[in-house]
Amino acid sequence: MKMGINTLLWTAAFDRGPLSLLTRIRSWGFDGVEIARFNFADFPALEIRRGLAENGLQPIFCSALTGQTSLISGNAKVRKQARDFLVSGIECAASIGAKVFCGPFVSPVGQLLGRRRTAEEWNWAIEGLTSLGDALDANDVTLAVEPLNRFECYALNTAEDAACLIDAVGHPRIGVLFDTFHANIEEKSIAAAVDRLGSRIKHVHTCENDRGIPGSGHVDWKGLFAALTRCGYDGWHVIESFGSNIPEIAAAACVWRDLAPDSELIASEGLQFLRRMTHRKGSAALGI
Ligand code: LER
Ligand code: MN
Repeated sequence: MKMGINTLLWTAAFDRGPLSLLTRIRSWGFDGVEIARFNFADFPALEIRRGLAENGLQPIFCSALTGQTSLISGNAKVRKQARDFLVSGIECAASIGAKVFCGPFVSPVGQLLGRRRTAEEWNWAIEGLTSLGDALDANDVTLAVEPLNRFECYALNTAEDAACLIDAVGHPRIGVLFDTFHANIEEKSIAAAVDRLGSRIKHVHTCENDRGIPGSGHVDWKGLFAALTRCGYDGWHVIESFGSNIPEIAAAACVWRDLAPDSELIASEGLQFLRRMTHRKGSAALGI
């Protein structure tokens, strides 16, 4: 079981500064780090790559559409900007050796238009994602597109819609990032949502319902892991939470309080919980 931690717990733009963090992350027992960036200028790929290798950590790369950058904007120039941004993200992922590039890639985080998405926007989502196929092939990267809850995104909220979108795109390197925080809000059953997505799941964010320490809340962890086993998922389980003292991340993710007594416990204790859950083998151990 490959376990990772997202760098948004510490910083909005991972680069040279927090490389010393990697040693601590390794000492807790993580296998990988999900490097998060929202702009790709001056991306210190070589240093990051070296830091990860020195600490025996594997990379995943994460970003998001932000501001007005939307793959489904009514303005063709903006749609192109979003596609260009995602191609740069794919190249950055490859430059640090990441095989997965993940995040909310249909409309910008926090953009709510006071209405549901239109059929035209849905088609632009299919067109935009399809256009990334060549860059994904050329860079040997898989794109994991994340449905977000209704308070962060108006265009893609559910596993059902994500399954339809991925099928319409029909590219083997384009699938879904399943985040238990969002699914806990939007799905009737986390296990049923995973069953519906099946092999379309390319990446998982294992987050507690309040983005606090995994295991301390009410996410249906047994249901999640049983369903991931049923669908043969063998990818990453990444804890994603947000440092409440990083203003731009706190604002984007609506974090207005500390999510744990010490935010690093979300990583260290969360990992211990996830290891306990996933080291148990078979359905009997999962209590189902
Ligand atoms: C990103 O992975 C995510 O889950 C969003 O909630 C970020 O705002
Ligand atoms: Mn997520």
